[in-house]
Parts: sequence; C-alpha cells; structure tokens
Amino acid sequence: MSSIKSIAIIGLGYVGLPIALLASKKGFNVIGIDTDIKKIKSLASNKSYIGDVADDEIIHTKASFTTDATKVSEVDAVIICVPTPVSAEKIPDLGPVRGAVSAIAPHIKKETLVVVESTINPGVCDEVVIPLLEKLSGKKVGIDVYLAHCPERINPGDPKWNVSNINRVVGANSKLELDMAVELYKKIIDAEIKPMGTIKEAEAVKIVENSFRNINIAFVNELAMSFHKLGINLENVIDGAATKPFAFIPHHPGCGVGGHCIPVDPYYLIEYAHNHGFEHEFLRLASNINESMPRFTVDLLIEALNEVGLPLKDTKVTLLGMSYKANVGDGRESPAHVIRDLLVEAETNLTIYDPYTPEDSTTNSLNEALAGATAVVIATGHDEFKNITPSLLKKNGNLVLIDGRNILRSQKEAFKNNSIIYTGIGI
Ligand code: SAJ
Repeated sequence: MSSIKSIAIIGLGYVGLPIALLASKKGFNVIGIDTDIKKIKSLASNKSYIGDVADDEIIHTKASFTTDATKVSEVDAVIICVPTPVSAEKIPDLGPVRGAVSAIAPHIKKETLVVVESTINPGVCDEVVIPLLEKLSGKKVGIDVYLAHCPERINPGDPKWNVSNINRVVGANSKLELDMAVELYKKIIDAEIKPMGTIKEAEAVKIVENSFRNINIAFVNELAMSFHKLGINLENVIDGAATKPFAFIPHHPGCGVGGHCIPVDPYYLIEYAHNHGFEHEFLRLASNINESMPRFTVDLLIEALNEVGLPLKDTKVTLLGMSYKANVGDGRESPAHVIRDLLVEAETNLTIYDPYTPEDSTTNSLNEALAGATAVVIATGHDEFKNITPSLLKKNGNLVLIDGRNILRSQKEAFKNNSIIYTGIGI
C-alpha cells in the first residue's frame, strides 16, 4: 500500500492548491492539474491567486503544474478538488466533478487510487463517480483502480486551522481502498484521519457539518428578525447564553450567509433526499431564512431613511463589503451581492467599497466611499470597517448606518449620541 509516491491534484483552487503544496512538502511527487490556463500561468510565474497561499510557497514547491490531464497516467493517486456549486434554482451541479472524472478516467493506470475531496452528497460516489470512472477507464473500481472520499475542510482566512492540521474523515467501499486512503492522508496531514464505515457516511459527514452551521445561523437570524420587533439586543442575549459552559455554540446574526460551502451544501442533501421520497423541510426553511436576510437588511435601511424622511430612490448610499466573509476577497454566494442588486433595483445612488474585491468597488478608499453618503450599509465584517467611528460618519455627513455584521455594536450608544441612526441585525 505504501506504493503511492506520486499524486495528481485535479482542481487548483482554495482546496486543491494548498493540498498540492502540502503533499509536495511531505515528499510526494505532485502534479497539479487545472483546466484554467490563467492559474497555471500564475503558478509558473510564482504568483499565488489564493489568499491563504503565499507566493513564497509557489517559489519553493517541487510540485509541477499543467492543464494536461493525461499526466495522471504518471501518478499513483489522483485527488479531485473541483467545485460543487448549485444553480440559481439551488439544484446541485455535479458538472465539474463529472468533468474531472471524465478527464482522468481514460488515462489512469492500474491500481491508481482516486480520492474525491469535493463536497458531495451521499450517493454521488456510488451512483455518479464509479459508473463514469469504470465506463471511461474500462477498469473495475475496487479491483483494477481504487476510490475513496475524503471531504475537504478548508476554512478560508483562518489563521489557525489550515489544510495540514484539520482532522479529516475518509470513506471507501472496501477495506483495501479505505486503508490505502487513510494511509495516504496520514502521510500528508498532521491531524486525525478518521475512517468511516462506508463511503456514504463520509459523504454525509461534510454535508451534515455544514448544514449544522447553516441551521444554527438561520436560528439566530430568525431570532434577529423577532428581537428587532421586540426591542431585545440579540447579541447581548447570545453573549449571555454563551456563558453556559456546555451545550450552547454561539452563532451570530447577519445580512446573510455566503460562500462556497455553508449556503450550498444543504441543497445537495435536500435534493438527494427529495429524489428518495423525503423532504428536508427544516433544512429548506433554514436556507430560506438565511436567504431572506439581504432583504431584511435593505428593509432596515428603508426604515432608517424614513426616520429622516428620505426614500431609497436617488439617495446616496454607500455599501461597504462585497465578500462573503470578513478579510477574504471572495464574492461567491455573497449576500452583499443581493443587497447591491436590491439597492440598484431601488435606483439608489450607490457607492461600493470592498478593499478585498476592487473589481466590485466603485471607489478605492473608505474615506472616498463615505464622503457625502446619506446612508452607509456594512455587508462584510472586514477589519478596516471596524475603524468607523461616529465622528468619522458625522464628518462625512452620514445620517444612517446599517451594520449588517454587527461589528460596530459596541458603539451603538455613541452613534445615537451623535444623532446617527445606527441599526444592526437584531440588536
Ligand atoms: N455567518 C453568519 N453567522 C455566523 C457565522 C457565519 O452569518 O455565526 C456567515 C458568514 O458571514 C458567511 C457565511 O455565514 O457569509 C459562511 O461563513 P463561515 O464562517 O462558515 O465561512 P466559510 O463558508 O468559509 O465556511 C468554512 C467552512 N469550511 C468548510 O466547509 C470546509 C465551514 O465548515 C466552517 O465551519 C467555516 O469555514 C468556519 O468555521 O469558519
């Protein structure tokens, strides 16, 4: 089993690139493969395009990078790290997974171990990956080639948890395949590698852990809408509940849930269970609540502008933050995009500033963004926005601040004392 000396990583995004560099650092011969020539060119010029990966790691890696998927014929293991998005109608899109399997299947040699890291629902390995792999490779999975699932657990922007120290689970359909995959990951990752009973259990782990987060965020978001009417400060209540040393995990209300994982993954289970006769009403309701938060945030803005007798239309509004998460530059599924679209639809005179996504911004500094705005909406909790003070807003003539991430909640009274209408989410 310790015959694995070389690995191909398919998909060099925020999941694939870190594991390619780490496996190379651990002594494997690594070939990173991506269909996006821009990525390959960037790596060839020692430039990282992933926030958590420094250029230095690219400069010093022994891994090679190519768009040529036929190179998998040279390796002992292939790790698939391609996206698993959903459509606008929230239907799972296994296109990238099918594409990756189709690209490698004709070229993998006998006894290659294929590992899928992409987040997939139970059933995808057995019902999609294996049939396609066998059809296009002419090899029998479990006999001629091997398959396992080891769901990725990357947390972008996290200074503590990274690809090398986050525990993983692994599932496969046979002991041989399971042992191969566990042994491989134990050589790459310095954390617990937990073998699961079946491949479906491994597929279910990732969906369950991210659905857990999604429903807990939905719980506090629903509380935020309720407590807004009841005049109770939810963040203070959460801080109070968090003094309980067990059985309570604090989550925080906000203008919505974005990213490639949390708002997306539950739909993979919802759809699969629906196709098998079960309706995940609770999971669907939680997603609906989270997806209603951008509208709720704009309604708070309308409420605040009414207090100063202004409509949304033609009012100068500054939207701060387009990324889905603080201190990262990633707009995927970002609720800030929904807020922007709602404000554009309302014909607001809109300024946008996100230091991490200049491509989304209409100005390139916080001061410029604030200048002359009647209202300011914070949609992402970037550290730079934590420097906003009542005097800064007053100096810029800003009358309203909607804090979509409650990052300035400690200054709520100070804003009020400076005649600035401050509204957070549930506070
Ligand atoms: N959010 C809230 N309230 C919260 C926590 C998050 O509104 O209490 C929002 C964020 O603003 C963001 C979205 O939810 O828009 C997702 O936030 P996230 O912190 O979960 O960040 P992600 O999407 O990068 O989630 C990743 C996930 N990792 C993987 O899927 C492998 C997730 O499982 C982790 O729990 C999460 O990192 C983490 O712990 O930060």
